[in-house]
Amino acid sequence: MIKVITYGTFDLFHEGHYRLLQRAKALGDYLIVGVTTEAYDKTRGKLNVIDSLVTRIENIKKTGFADEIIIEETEGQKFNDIKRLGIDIFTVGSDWTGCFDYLNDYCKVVYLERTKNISSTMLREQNSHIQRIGIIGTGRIAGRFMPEAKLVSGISTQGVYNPHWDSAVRFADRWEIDAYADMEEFFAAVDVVYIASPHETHYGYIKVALEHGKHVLCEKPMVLERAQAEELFRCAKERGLILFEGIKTAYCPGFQKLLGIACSGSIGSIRNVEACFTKLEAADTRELTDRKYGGSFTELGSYCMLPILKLFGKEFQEIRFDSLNGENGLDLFTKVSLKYPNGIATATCGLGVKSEGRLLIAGTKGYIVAEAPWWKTAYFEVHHENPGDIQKYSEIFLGDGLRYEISDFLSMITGTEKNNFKLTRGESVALAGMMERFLGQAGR
Ligand code: C2G
Repeated sequence: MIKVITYGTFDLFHEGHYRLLQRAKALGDYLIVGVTTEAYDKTRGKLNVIDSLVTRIENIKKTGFADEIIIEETEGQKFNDIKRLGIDIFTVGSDWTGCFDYLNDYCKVVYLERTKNISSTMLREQNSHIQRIGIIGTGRIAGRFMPEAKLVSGISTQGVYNPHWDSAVRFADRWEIDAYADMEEFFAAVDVVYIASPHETHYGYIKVALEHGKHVLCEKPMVLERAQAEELFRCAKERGLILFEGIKTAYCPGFQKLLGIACSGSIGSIRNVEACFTKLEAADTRELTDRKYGGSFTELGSYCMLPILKLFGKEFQEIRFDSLNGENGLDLFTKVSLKYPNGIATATCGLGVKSEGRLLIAGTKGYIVAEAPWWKTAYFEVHHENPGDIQKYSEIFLGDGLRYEISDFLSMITGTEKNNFKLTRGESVALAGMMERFLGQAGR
């Protein structure tokens, strides 16, 4: 008798799950399905699981493919199960290709092709909450988005659009999704859109996506003009759609904790915020060659301005940009100085100058310091006058951290959670205004 095992969360049970179980069963005579517990999903960083363990087990039972169901509770359990249960074949979807090769020493490992398309008919019939997401753009950030999206339940990566067909196909093949060069076909196949194309194309893509009735998650900087941000938010509101700017720091749990402590009074009244993010880039990258929209402020300014806007607000009295430019006129290093009625702030960004990346928040009773990479906030300290009086805080930050914004975006669509306080529309508009001012002053 050939014994097969597979594992999964099987949340919001869909045809991808059904087809996986069907083919897993066909690999042998006896199929064991391991279903993850909420606690295990939490430790492995899977977010937004909706169905209870009982519901998920019931859904698997209903397929009739499972001969036995077990619970997956811990990291490392797969190896023990394989030994204990005398398993011949371990199988899982091809979205995990390579991840379980280490089990080859104990049984055969088979990656079954992931189901690319979750059909809209099936979703309608089941009244399902699964959002089929389409990606616009195929650059580095889009590649980082894919593994993160896999760890957010309730979203299915469906397709990618790029007017350059070769790039679309390459990306689609790598991530086992569909490629589109025709925008109408693309919008017809997806429910929501993630925009990860070059900055200056965001406005046009957001507009057309909203016009097609799609919710939009757009990479930072969302747009580069204040009026554009206002227009797009208005358009989204009129259509009852969510428009969401993806500055990952804003949604990560550690940054939320840091803001909470900064505003709790433990460092008194906040008087100074200094945020610095530098990242050396090769001279031939888009960031340092795109003469109109490249440079350090458009690339990194959203991160550095975020804590300043959060702690001091949008109404500054003075703003000043000082930049050091490279030969092609793009800023290699930019320092923004802001004056508020009761505080001062600086945001420092660099692509061609390296500095100490740090977030420092100074108050009348003490200060908070988060070292680089503070934009992926996992650790920070609270200091007071007595140098020995230090409180240390750590918080989970998993993977590339995009899963937190994806999860919040989904929650806003389904209306189960109101997360818009994490980055408000007004703050996104203010950020677009900063980009506009900076580009205007730089004569671009
Ligand atoms: N799957 C698929 N096609 C999809 C979606 C999922 O073939 N469109 C497969 C996955 O590859 C997995 C199974 O369905 O084999 C269950 O998927 P999930 O519920 O998302 O669980 P997952 O996080 O993949 O669990 O220990 C847990 C396992 O390692 C994987």
